[in-house]
Amino acid sequence: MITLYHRSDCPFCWKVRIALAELQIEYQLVDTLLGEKHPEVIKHNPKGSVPVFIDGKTVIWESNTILEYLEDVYGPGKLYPGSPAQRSQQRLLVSYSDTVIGPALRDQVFEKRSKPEAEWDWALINTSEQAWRKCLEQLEEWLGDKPYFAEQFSAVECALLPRFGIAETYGAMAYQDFPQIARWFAQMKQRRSYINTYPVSFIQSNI
Ligand SMILES: N[C@@H](CCC(=O)N[C@@H](CS)C(=O)NCC(=O)O)C(=O)O
Repeated sequence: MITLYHRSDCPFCWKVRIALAELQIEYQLVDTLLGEKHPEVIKHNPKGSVPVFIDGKTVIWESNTILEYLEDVYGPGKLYPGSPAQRSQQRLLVSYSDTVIGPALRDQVFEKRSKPEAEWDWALINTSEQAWRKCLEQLEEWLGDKPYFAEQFSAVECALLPRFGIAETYGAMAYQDFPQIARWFAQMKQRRSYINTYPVSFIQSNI
């Protein structure tokens, strides 16, 4: 049985949960909390971060390496479909999600998550909004009128959807200026793998 050490609202963990759900793989989840150093996570991961994925003797502690493993072992062509050239573009978008979109959203998420509204630093939030807007402009162009970023649902959606879910939860800019992205996200939000992996903490804060 696969075990995933995760935090419900961590975008890297959510990415892996969506991939596991898409491939219909059974697994057990071990919850960790914000700021917690879970002893099993420290034992298995020299970086101490989540997700940590364990499949028998295989231990993986980088979300993209987990997705590559799932693709290789459980679903060739399902997470990274198509030719080597197409797969290279999917990997680039996954990396863009981690290294550009994540940092763009980070400041407003951290501000809003850690402080009461009266103490929010609006200069930080506004700069983050501008960076997020630039990401949306870029994504709108890449998506065009296609249903997915690649030829089918892929690792790209696994990586992007958590970022959009987090942006929505923390009230980042809505998508009226980005009709293709608005259409794509409205469609993706109905997907079982998104709904069934949605962070418990977001559901609780929305009640
Ligand atoms: N590159 C890693 C990033 C994982 C990561 O940054 N996880 C955060 C939670 S969103 C974490 O565990 N932070 C706590 C820590 O690093 O101690 C991956 O893709 O798995």
